[in-house]
Amino acid sequence: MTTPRTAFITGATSGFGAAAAKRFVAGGWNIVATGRRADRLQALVDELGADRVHPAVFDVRDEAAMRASLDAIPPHFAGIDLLVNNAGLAQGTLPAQKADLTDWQTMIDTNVRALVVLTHALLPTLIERQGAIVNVSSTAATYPYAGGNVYGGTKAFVSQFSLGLRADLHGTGVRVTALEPGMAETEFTLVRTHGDQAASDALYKGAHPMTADDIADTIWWVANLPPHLNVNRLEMMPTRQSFAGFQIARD
Ligand code: NDP
Ligand code: 8X3
Repeated sequence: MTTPRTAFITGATSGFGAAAAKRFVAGGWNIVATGRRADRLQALVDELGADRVHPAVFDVRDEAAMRASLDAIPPHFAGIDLLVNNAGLAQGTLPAQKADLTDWQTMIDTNVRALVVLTHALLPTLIERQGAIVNVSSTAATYPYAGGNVYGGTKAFVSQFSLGLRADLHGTGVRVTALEPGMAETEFTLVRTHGDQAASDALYKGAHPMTADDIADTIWWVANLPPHLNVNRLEMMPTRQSFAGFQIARD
């Protein structure tokens, strides 16, 4: 029997991360599942098994808590073959001149700073095991929209950082992918609007958005490609979403 591989999935309490956790365990992998909501991680353990899921409860913005959590990973889960940097969020949709600075700082600390710290901490293991990194970016990395200001900036960082990692990891066998989804229905909009369920429902209504399982299946596909293949960046959207034109302010 082959030893199961292990995926470290951040933001596994909801949306893409929770779906990926289930997808990878169904595919025979073990997972380290992270998030702040301990009850949801415990539910994953209860559903998938304590031998398959190690719950790691911490706020990714808290570097000391993150490092303590890494130090506490049991040996059974310590050989990380895949890092899925998924935890992240948007906060607010206001134009820059009206935006809340705290929202901006939260996005930078979560989507950029924490992702960098965690990646740096796990790189030695990933190199040793010739593993892989999937960084969850966004179409917002490439296509700006009003109110996307700092969120788009953080995701542009994630995509470019991923390409830079590819260059640095040249020859190590470690694969790196920036996954850039468009609209997918998760708790993303609920979080972005600070809890406005009606706004979230209105955004997705009739749009046939992607699902968390669509993204989980894509992460699974990327991670299980033959070792000689690397998907550098992968942009995906629901069929009902596409591009709009430039805006023009007139006299
Ligand atoms: P969800 O809100 O459903 O899930 C976000 C996850 O991130 C949760 O598990 C949450 O865990 C975790 N998270 C957020 N902040 C922190 C924190 N400070 N510390 C620890 N964990 C944190 O959204 P999605 O599944 O949609 O989002 C996942 C990723 O996908 C994000 O990076 C998002 O930017 C990106 N994305 C989403 C798209 C969409 O349309 N849904 C499209 C493109 C990209 P907890 O709250 O328990 O801590
Ligand atoms: C989430 C997609 O279009 O809301 O990253 O920025 S979008």
